[in-house]
Amino acid sequence: MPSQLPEKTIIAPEEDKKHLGLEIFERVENINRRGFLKQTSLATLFAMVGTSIPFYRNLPDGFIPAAVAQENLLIGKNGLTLLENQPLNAETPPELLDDAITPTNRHFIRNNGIPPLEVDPETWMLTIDGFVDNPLALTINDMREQFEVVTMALMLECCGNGRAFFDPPVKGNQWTYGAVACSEWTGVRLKDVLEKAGVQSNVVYTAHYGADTHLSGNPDILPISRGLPISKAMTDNILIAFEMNGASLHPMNGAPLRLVVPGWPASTSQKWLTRIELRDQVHDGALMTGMSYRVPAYPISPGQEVPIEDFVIIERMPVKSLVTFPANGAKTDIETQVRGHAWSGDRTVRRVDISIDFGSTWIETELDAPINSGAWQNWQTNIKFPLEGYYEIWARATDSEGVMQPFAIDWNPKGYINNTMHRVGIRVN
Ligand SMILES: Nc1nc2c(c(=O)[nH]1)N[C@H]1C(S)=C(S)[C@@H](COP(=O)(O)O)O[C@H]1N2
Ligand SMILES: [Mo]
Repeated sequence: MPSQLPEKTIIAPEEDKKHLGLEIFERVENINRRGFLKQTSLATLFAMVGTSIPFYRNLPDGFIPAAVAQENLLIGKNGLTLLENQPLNAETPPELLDDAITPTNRHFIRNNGIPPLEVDPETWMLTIDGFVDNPLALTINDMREQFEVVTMALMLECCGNGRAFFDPPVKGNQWTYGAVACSEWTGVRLKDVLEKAGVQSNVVYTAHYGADTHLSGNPDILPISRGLPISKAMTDNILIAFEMNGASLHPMNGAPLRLVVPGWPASTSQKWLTRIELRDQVHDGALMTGMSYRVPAYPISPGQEVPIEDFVIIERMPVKSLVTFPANGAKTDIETQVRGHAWSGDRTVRRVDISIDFGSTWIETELDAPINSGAWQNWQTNIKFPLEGYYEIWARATDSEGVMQPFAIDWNPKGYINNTMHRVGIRVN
């Protein structure tokens, strides 16, 4: 697929330039061509510092600005914990996910490759091809004109969220709780676009392509290209999104265009989206095969060898909840509100219970309906502790099929879909 990217444009629309440090964008353009390593470190820099660095030329390759490294913060992504620099990966502490709608500056970042630095929302093209009656090539303006534009709160969770808690440990980014978010996305329905293209009867799977490049710098290898069963792709709450929380997408969250597939592994939500291909077989793109985003079809013991053909693609994300108030490690009054969110991919959550006595007894919380299909649900309750001292708040969601979050889950080789209960330790005094 030939690159649709224009030669001399920058990543941020006008209103974002100042916020993100326009000078860095311009310099990145010049330095871009000097090689991928330099490009990566600058891509990371610009997301982190949010302003210009006058002596950037003296900053050795691979150095993280000390202010950032020290505080472990990403500017423009306030309060996120940096897990990895190249590629850039950062998660949100649970207490910063307290809002019903996750602000853009708190939406996690999960990159597998090098984000494109030069994008122009005016000329960005999305191609729909493969087994379709009418292949489409659409700009964002075309999409706005030809399809109904919808705004929905949609939750995304990385399959690797909770990987840090696998024992024995599993390689990969050590996400704890915060590779999850529910922002408000504006775009057109994937279904509407696919219908217009005319899905042929032999189609079984979609394949998604983005404009980011592989860490190796080899343009022939894609960092990630995943897909969906066509039946899933044709559901109502999947968006091709060009706005996030009422503004253009954050460059690290896929600007100017991405898929948002709520409730499924967020790896299916291709960022910097350029192409959707309809296939007559299950997609075999980068990170679709082998053990990627797959788990053994049956419970195994840690370290057990599993034949590769026994791995199955992860589809809907399991039932899970998060305590967003109080924060882990907080001091609270003897009476306090406890609150958070809960979700279960393609289902709703029926109840959320909390325990303050290490699971002996459970208290049912007030649980809101999702704002719309694909949004997480908010829950809250007031607690009066019997005495001063250390407590843990445990939260346990049960979904519409009666499936409940477990205390412990089966170990799997890549550390995916850990939906064990969230525990928050607090001191009451
Ligand atoms: N083009 C592209 N799309 C991508 C990725 C990527 O590396 N490149 N990462 C995927 C993964 S694994 C996740 S969890 C989500 C994360 O979305 P976010 O960074 O906006 O939170 O994007 C998905 N889409
Ligand atoms: Mo992910």
